[in-house]
Amino acid sequence: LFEIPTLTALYQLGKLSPCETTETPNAIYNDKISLIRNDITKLEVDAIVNAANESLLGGGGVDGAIHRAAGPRLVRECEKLDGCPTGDAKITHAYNLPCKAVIHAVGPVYYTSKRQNMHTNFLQSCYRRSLQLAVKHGLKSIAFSALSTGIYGYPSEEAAVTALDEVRGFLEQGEGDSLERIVFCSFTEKDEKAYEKYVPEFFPPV
Ligand code: AR6
Repeated sequence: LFEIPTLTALYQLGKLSPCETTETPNAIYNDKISLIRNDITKLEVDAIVNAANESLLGGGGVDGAIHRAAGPRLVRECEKLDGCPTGDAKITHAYNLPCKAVIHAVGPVYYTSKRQNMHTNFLQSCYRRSLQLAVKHGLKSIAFSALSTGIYGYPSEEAAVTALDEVRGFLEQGEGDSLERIVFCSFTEKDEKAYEKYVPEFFPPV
């Protein structure tokens, strides 16, 4: 993972340098946060986070790509999980993928959940539940796809802010001490730009 050029480039730019002082508390987590723009199915991290739907039976977007790359045993395991409500996540094996586990998070459909003023809560809880599952299962590195920002219509910047805020809160509360790396994996330019814009705000470089 560390040899992928975009990530290396970010380190060279000093955007993700680890913090050597605790004067800016948020910055101590910089050495755990990475941005990458890539196909998440290629990442050799412990867990990748899928943008699933409530059925957990596959679909388009990153969900389709993950199921194709994992092979048919993934859907067979998913069939046994009895779905997953919006805002929650469930974990499975990764089968033919290079990661060790897949965490299937069900993000909100933006316009529907916004009408109920639940969009932020649902997206926050997807990130929190995914991180909790990773910790519970002893997984040390986790890569998130940009949940809900594709077919589900969540604006990229608003989604990135919510994701970064939730991950920072999780680390600040000490819940993620066992996690060594948290990767935000973008696929499109708009998501990549949103993360590049807001990572320094939530995890300021020193
Ligand atoms: N690697 C990383 N990110 C990807 C990949 C990939 N291979 N392919 C797409 N993305 P989406 P949603 C990005 O639409 O909005 C499915 O049908 C994509 O650019 O996959 O949460 C599910 O079954 C976007 O930034 O998920 C649900 O029914 C992000 O992944 C529904 O779509 C999420 O886009 C979920 O919609």
